[in-house]
Amino acid sequence: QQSRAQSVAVLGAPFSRGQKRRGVEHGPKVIRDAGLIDRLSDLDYSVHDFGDLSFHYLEKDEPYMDVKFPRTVGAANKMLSGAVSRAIGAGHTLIMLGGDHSLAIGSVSGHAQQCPDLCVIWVDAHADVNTPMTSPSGNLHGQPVAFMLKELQDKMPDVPGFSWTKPFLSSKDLVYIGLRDVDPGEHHILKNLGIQYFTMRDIDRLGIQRVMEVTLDHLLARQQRPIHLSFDIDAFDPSLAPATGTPVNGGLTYREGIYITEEIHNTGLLSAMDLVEVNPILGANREAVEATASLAVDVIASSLGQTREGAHGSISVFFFPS
Ligand code: B3U
Ligand code: MN
Ligand code: MN
Repeated sequence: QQSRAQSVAVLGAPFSRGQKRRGVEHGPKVIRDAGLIDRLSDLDYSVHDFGDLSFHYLEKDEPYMDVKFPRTVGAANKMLSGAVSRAIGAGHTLIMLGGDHSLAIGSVSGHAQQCPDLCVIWVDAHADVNTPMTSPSGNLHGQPVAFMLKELQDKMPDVPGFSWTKPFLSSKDLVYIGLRDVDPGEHHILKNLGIQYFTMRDIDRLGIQRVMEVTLDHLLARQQRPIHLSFDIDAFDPSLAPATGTPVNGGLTYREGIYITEEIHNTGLLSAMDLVEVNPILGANREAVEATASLAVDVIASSLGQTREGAHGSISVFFFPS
């Protein structure tokens, strides 16, 4: 594919208050240590590493209803949203390294500020569309999509810390891939809003090729527009991505995951992506952590055009002089 954005921005978001387990704030470091920047440079991008944001963890942040750390998560996402918006406004393709998945609120909203017509592909074992009322855990990493969807506006209370953001995404502009752990309230929302989703069972039935065909047709058939890919590493099978907070058996194979990102790259429309929920503290040993981080790098590189068939630039001239 020649329609390659020439510049990529990498932005680390070391944040973990969207859930209860320590360690996911070290995600950006282990993904960088697994060689991300060199891999992107090898793909001929000019890579702008914006480093890590520094978030403030409020000392006093009482739960709202059952929602944990609402002001801390809200403020972190507000800061992230501004940073993402500026990077995309400057012409970069943005890579956000989490951190937990609550960060998608800031990442997707910042992207939407620059690209109001964007669509979202959410690759995850979970639907992350609980509202504060339906959430079984109170963790905001299980709720980011509910903050985005216009159709849920009247189901959302005013969570402290989130007055800066308004819903901006239509349910028809979102597709899920990889679901296998969906709460009752979430299932009701998916069905009620008619959201397009592919569970692991759907992938078993249809095959990943057909799933991607329908996904891209659903989002892009009427108009070409920017894609936001929000990739939760727990979409993969725990045997491949053990270092994550809420692993669920029966996930994506390596080849299914990479096929998803290859197809997204081939649209030429990827504008921003999140890679979240890599938690190095939860790996059983160093190998488990390195395998998970290296998988994250493969997902990002493949989203940006690394191919399995190989590629050649001007070197063809060497063999076939014109
Ligand atoms: N759906 C559950 C569990 C969960 C969501 N996202 C993750 N886990 N990673 C919840 O807490 O909302
Ligand atoms: Mn998630
Ligand atoms: Mn998940």
